[in-house]
Amino acid sequence: MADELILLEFWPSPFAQRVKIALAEKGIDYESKEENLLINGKSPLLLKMNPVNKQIPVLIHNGKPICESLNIVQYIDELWNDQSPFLPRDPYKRAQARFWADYIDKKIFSTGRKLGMSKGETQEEAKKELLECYKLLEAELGEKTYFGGETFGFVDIALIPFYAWTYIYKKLGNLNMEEECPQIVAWGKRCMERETVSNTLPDPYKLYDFFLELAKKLGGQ
Ligand code: GS8
Repeated sequence: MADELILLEFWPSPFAQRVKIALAEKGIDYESKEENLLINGKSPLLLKMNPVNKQIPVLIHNGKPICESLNIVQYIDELWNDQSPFLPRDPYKRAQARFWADYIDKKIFSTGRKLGMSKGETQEEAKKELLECYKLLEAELGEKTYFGGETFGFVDIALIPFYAWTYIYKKLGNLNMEEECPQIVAWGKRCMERETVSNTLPDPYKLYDFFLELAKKLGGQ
């Protein structure tokens, strides 16, 4: 019997985009169920499948849920273990890849959101912090094609959704990534040459509009 795969997602979510890219990279078909968190709230299915965090993305594999985007990406990598794994086989390189993916997880979303949604001194602080993070990532990338070397891998999947935020950083936070982190931008463009990425990432202008809508909603609370 074929595997049944359902992805609970929401189009602007960088976390859901990681899972979609991972599935596309492995060539796996799945059914997408869009949770419109902004308008409809959370479905009973989401609450049942992720009762702990109540967040998307959730991958439901033959009825069993897997939660947390990086955990899901690793699950996909372990299950559909082909000739080009996302995580390197060498234990030290694996540990390093997990370290950077965790760093991205802890820093990039929250600081980017703060940059786009705050003003004045708080915004300046967020800009400084975000830039420091990207500079560190840029140093880690160095001259490599991808974070793991020649193959698109775990750290690339963790970070690439935020490439679609470049316009938000510029418009709302006055942070020009092309000028400040040209190697990260060049890496983003390289990743966008992969259909798995370009077919998944949202249009930056649409994402920007969504971000404004979200900021308005949160500001009004
Ligand atoms: C984060 C998921 C998340 O923030 C992961 O999967 O990596 N660490 C998790 N999901 C958001 C949508 S994207 O901003 C979400 O589901 N929010 C609803 C909520 O928190 O109530």
